[in-house]
Formats: sequence, C-alpha cells, structure tokens
Amino acid sequence: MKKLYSALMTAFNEDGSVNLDGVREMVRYNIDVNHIDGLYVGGSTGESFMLSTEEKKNIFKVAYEETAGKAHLIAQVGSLNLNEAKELAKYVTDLGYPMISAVTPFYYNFSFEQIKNYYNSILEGVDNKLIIYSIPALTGVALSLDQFAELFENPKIVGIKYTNADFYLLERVRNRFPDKLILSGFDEMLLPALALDVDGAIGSTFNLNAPRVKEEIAAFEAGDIKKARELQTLSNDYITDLLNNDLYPTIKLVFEKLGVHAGYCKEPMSKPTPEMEAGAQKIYEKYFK
Ligand code: SI3
Repeated sequence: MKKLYSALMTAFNEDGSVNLDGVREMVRYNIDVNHIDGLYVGGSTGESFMLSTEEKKNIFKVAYEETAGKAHLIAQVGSLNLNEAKELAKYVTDLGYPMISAVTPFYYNFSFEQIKNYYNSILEGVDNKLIIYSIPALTGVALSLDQFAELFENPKIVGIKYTNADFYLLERVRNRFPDKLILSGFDEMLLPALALDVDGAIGSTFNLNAPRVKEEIAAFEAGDIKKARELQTLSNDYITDLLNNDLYPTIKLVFEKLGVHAGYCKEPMSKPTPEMEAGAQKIYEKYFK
C-alpha cells in the first residue's frame, strides 16, 4: 500500500513567532481527520528555512509528542549551515524519529563532491536512515541517475523525496533502484508518479485534501485508472485554486475555517489580504463544506 504524508505546516503568530499549539492542532487534524500515514516535518511547507535552530527543535519535539506513534515521521534537517544540519539530525534521532531527510545544499552552486560530503557528514555518528530531498526547481540542484547511485553507496541513504517533474529520470531511478524508497513531491502530478511505482507521496495540499487523495491511491491500486484520474482532476482543480490564491497562507486560512489554528505565515511570506480571504472562503465552500 502506497503511503501518504502531509508536509507539516508551521503555525505562526502575527509577529512571526512560532505558535506551537497551532502546530499540535495541525498534527492532530492530520491524524484524527486525515488518518494520514505520515508527516514530513521541517520541510518547505513548514517554512523551515526561515527558522532558528531552537524553533526547529521545538517543532520537531511537539510534532513527535503529538503524533505519539500514530503516524510515521520524517524530519527534514537539511540546512545551508552543515553544523546545524548535523545537530538537528542527532536531535531528532535522539527524540525517536525513525527517518530523516535533507534538502540538497543550495545557493552556492556546490559541486557534487561537496554535496556528497554534506550527506555523509550529516549521517556520521547518527544511527538513522535518510531520504534525499531533491527539489531542483527551488534549489537549482538536479542530481543525475549516477549521482543518486553514488549517494546510495552510503547504506544509510535509503531513498528520495522526489519533487521534480522529470518523469524520465523518475522512471530511470525506479528501475535502477527497485528497493529504494521514493516519495513523490508534486501533489498535482501524483497519478503519473503512481504509474511509475513510487512508494507514496509527501505534500502540502494533503493537509486538507488527504481523504480524496487516499481514495485516488486506492482506486489506482485497484486498477480503476478512470476513477483515479477523475479524483486527480478534482484534486488539481483544488490545487490550481490554492496556487492562484497564494498556496501556504490559503491552506492556513482554510484550516482556520475548519477550526484548526494554523495561524499566519512568516514574512516575507504574505499576510492574508481581503482578496485572499475571499478566495480561501470559496475554496472552503467548494471543496470542504
Ligand atoms: O514541505 C515540503 O518540503 C514538501 O513536501 C514540499 C512539497 O513537495 C510541496 N512543494 C512545495 C515547494 O511546497 C508540494 O506539496 C507543493 O506544495 C504542491 O505540489 C503544490 O505545487
């Protein structure tokens, strides 16, 4: 059975401080309402690259406590500050996270050797498994098939969070590494990724839409491709509406309408405008009422 993970959001107060109670509420919603298989904590959706080490640790801790073993957890610890990434990898491993992930280091146009050293160094002395977080559109780092193979020489590197629209590469990766864990990262491209035999998916939009996506996965697994496609179309209508209304703040606005205190995004992400509010109300009424 393919696994569905929500990329956990971070609730912020209006002043940009973290609201840990809001984080707990989103974890609870994912477990109690979405019946989610897992949570990806500390990723892009968590606005994590804008947080201090202390804030990241607090979020990892409350997410772990609130989950209480009811869902699988993956902690994204990657950072441009390698010392921070190493510290977080140890921290979450000691907390009990069964898997970590790290984004490819970005901005400085690192060589592959440097990227490889980054991963091996995060894992040094850490008794845990890691999936590479590959998201070339945001990092500018597009790893090749052979480069994935070289990273997999480290036995602790067990898979990829594949947020990439390159389906040729995805097929090549799946074919060459049948035993690696591949989790798809573009929610709007889930169905073609399922056809290439990914093991599941991680995404921001599943925070609200997981029940429909689970139905799509079940239809796909039962061989009912027509139904799976109809459900993907419905999800893509919803995702398009979210993207057109500013993704993360809108998911949070809809969460609020569902009684979950998701709060604000952290600047420079947008604060809700009246237009955004109106858009979120429409999305709520169209897909969740
Ligand atoms: O939080 C994470 O790191 C993610 O899971 C990222 C995930 O791949 C999302 N990507 C980003 C950049 O937000 C997708 O779920 C994405 O929001 C969705 O497919 C809409 O484009």
